Amino acid sequence: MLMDKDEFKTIFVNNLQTMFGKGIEEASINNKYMALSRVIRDCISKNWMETNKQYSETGVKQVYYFSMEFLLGKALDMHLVNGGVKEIYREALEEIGIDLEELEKQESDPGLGNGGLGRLAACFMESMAAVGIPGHGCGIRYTYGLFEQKIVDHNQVELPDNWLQDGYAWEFRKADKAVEVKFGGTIKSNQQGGRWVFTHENYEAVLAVPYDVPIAGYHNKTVNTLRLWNAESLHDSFDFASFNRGEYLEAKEYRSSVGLISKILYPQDNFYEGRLLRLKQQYFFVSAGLQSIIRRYKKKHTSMKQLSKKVAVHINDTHPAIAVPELMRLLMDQEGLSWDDAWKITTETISYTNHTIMPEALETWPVEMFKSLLPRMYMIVHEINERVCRSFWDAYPGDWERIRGMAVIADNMVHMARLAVVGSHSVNGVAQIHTDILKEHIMSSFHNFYPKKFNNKTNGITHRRWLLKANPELAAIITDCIGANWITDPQNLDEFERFATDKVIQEKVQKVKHKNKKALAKYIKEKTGVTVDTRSIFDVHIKRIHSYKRQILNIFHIMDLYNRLKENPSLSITPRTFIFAGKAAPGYYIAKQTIKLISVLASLINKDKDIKGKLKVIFLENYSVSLGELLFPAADVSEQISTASKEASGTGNMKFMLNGAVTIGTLDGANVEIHEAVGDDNIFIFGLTSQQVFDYYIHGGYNAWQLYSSDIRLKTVLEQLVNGFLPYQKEEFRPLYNSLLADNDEFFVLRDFDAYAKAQVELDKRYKQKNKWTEMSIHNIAQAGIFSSDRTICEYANEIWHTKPVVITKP
Ligand code: CGF
Repeated sequence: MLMDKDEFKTIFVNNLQTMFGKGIEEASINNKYMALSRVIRDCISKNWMETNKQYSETGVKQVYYFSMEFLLGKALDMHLVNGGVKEIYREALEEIGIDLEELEKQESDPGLGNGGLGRLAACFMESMAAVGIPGHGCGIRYTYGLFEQKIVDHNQVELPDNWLQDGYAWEFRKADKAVEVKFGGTIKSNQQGGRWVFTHENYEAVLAVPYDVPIAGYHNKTVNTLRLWNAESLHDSFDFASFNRGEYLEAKEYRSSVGLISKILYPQDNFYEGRLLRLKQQYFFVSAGLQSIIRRYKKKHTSMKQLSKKVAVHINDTHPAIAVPELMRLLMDQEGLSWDDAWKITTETISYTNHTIMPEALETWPVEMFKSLLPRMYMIVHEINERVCRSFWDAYPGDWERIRGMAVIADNMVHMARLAVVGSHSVNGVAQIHTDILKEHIMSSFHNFYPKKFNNKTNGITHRRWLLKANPELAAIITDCIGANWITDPQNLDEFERFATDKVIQEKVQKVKHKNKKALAKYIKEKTGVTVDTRSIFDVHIKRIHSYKRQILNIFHIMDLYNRLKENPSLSITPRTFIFAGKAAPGYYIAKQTIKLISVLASLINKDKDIKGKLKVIFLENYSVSLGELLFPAADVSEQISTASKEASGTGNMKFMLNGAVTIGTLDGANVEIHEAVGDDNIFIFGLTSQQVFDYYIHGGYNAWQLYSSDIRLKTVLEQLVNGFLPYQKEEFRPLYNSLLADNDEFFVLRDFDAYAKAQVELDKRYKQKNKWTEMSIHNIAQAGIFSSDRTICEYANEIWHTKPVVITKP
């Protein structure tokens, strides 16, 4: 990065002239943002070229992280922080009358992901570059990211997220590196010189064009690559031949169907919808990615047999599981390897992460659909299935039921998770409890057959984005106390523990929290018109809206508090601001109802003078990475209240603790490890354990009606959903009511209500002791180091990918 202020100014002004033909006075804010991005891009580019050169010269093993989602967040500020130039550039810009923050607002937030899974991929990219692991991403350059959420008349409305509208400053189109991906058609096979040759005929070809995004490390020279593939027509932009033949309309149709592949991100999280276009997207980016990896590998190597020594391909959930047959195809059909050699290389190269046990998220494709879209893939999957079933049979002779539950093709469906397990050398869960559930329940047969494949890699988050960048003043306090080592070695954060009872530091931490709360309160006022009390507890529940995440449990507690305050306005509670944000999948009715309920409730409570401002409820629209950067630093309480066993890990829980919020949560996902890290005194744990949940599911015995009849608080709030208490149509929330009573409350909201309410009372009591609370808060910050994605990524590198960090030296 340029460290000299004057040099920076000269280049910046020069960029304005060469890019837009304008001087500072005439240039728009967006022009200035683009010119600043160009300064940074140019600096990064030098290191980027050097990184690639050194990777190639040293022949170090490369990791490719395949993911359908990369939820990146804004890049400009992160580059300034990572490059250590933020203050210099801020001052330099100020001297020429430009406000850096205004420029930062120009950047759009690329929403190329739904939630945890996509954000995890982005954190991993950042950590790999920071730690120096030669790791690259491979995904899709969606024209439209996750929809923009608006709340209109209490309803979620989805608007297209046209994030590329003004161009994306950080991408580099590499047209010369495009590859072809083939769909449909037929496969002809014939024997040539003693081996089978497969030819693909009458297929539809699509051009996959990569757009590379540089991912720079922190204070180092590593710049890795995130390669996002764009689908384009193979035809010229205007096909004269077809125009002359009168077929131009057809060609136009072809182009639009091709364009569709990378047009939209499917807006579902933890839910699978078997759409043909989705399968097309999966094969499109996987085939393109693998082709480009092999092309690069072949520049340096003549034999494919060393592939797994030089390349690791990681698949983020089952979405890229088609990598297994596609790598087999490339190795056999293109490189001429035998089945056995290709299988050995494929399984040694590929590793897989499972992110959920929710049955509705498990991908399976109807055989007919799979076969007609991807005929060669089907042939290979069929053969894989035959072979693995034979080995299962040898291990479990006669146990048809078990083998049916492990077969890659069963009941006329292709099972992608099973394909991923058999075709990889490592299968990991994302938190200890999740991995245990995989091993003991969901994938127990596979675990029994391949015990060594299964391992745990607890998720992590990048503390540089979520603390250093999002909460710079807290970061500065920490650095003053323990030095700056924690930025590169996050485990060192535990040295901050010593300051937990230090009154001076406590006061500083409190001041920063209050300042962050004020900033959030200002945003809330601007967006919703509601004034919130910054001395109240900021209780924050932000994540996708999903029944298993139990926003409803939180809402019932709020309704009960409200009822009690109405009965007794002088009830002694610490004023609370309940803040929600999150998107519901457009077709997920109950989730959309949940948003509506929060919004309706907010309008009722926020204007009720009787309760003397003791409660406020806020729903913030359009939750995104950027909004998260405002919310996490301002939170006092982190709501992590999913039904135990359902949340594989969660990563928001880690962002909250890193910013000093205290968790109220169930023993689910990574909450279990957070609890272990901070100890009983610094977290509020309540509710059923995952074992108890499993027991209910297996042995029955849960009766929601009984709880409804025996707990007056529950009876009241449930009736309030349907008796006209809420200022909306009486029947509006009937489906929600029915899901909890008629359908016997699948996620045990009523069962956990009492325990949750008690934990909230305890929390309220503790918050009243200001210094005690801050002490808890500091414990949380100090123990957050193990939840850094630097730790996670090093575990992947050592135990799965078998690759090492590389120090990129000066050119
Ligand atoms: O992956 C999730 C998230 N919803 O994206 N799952 N998927 N699929 C899990 O539900 C989270 O618990 C997990 O933290 C995240 C990343 O592993």
